[in-house]
Amino acid sequence: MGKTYQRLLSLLQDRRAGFIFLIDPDKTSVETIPTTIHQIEKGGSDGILVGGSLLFSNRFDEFIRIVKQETNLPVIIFPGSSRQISAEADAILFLTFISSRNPNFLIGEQVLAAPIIHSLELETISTGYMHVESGNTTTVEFLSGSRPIPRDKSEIAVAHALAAEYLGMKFVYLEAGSGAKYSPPNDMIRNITEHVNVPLIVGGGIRNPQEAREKVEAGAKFIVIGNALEKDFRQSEVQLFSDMIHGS
Ligand code: 1GP
Repeated sequence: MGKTYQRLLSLLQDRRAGFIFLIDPDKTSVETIPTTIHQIEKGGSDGILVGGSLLFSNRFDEFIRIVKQETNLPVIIFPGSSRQISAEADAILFLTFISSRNPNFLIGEQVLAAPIIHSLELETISTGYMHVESGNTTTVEFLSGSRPIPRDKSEIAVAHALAAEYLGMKFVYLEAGSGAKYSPPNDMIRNITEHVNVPLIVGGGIRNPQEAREKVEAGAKFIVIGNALEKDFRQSEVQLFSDMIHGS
């Protein structure tokens, strides 16, 4: 079992859920990484995801190296494509876009990425990624040409999550998309976690600590926060998210 995967699972032994911060290389300058990362770590985050559906930055490797220099938290790539790979990270979420029907995101990008990951000896964490309708067209929806799961069709989400589990994936990621108008519905999270044993990661459009807590109470095991903290970067705010997610 991979070291980073093991570390993520062991987090769940002493808290009800993990709090993951998503840092987007296009929205954070290399110069501000140290301050951002220190506040995130002091505020109680459990890990850092790096990546984005669309990346303008050509300093991905350097960006991750600097993030790693500043923290002992696990730094994990959340790739938008096979071009987002770096040996500097602790691991990469090896995503399959299970709710898409676009073969490029179901197997094409993975085949392009696999030999590079192999040569870098980067840890992979197999993750079934599914996208729920969120009130606006998100970047991931537009770029992948994938129809999101309707918000009132929990059973469709459950069927996808079960398929991910039976395919042997280690996590399921229920995504509304970065900056989504509405975060993934609580009843959908509840329905998935009642049927599926693999830990559920939930992210996209979660705007405040109370909303994060509701996702955890519905059964989410990891909460991903990006935009909400990028816009309001006080350590006290990070701490509030942390308290609500961890359950203190
Ligand atoms: C996006 O789930 C993440 O892939 C986080 O979304 O930036 O809206 O918090 P936000």
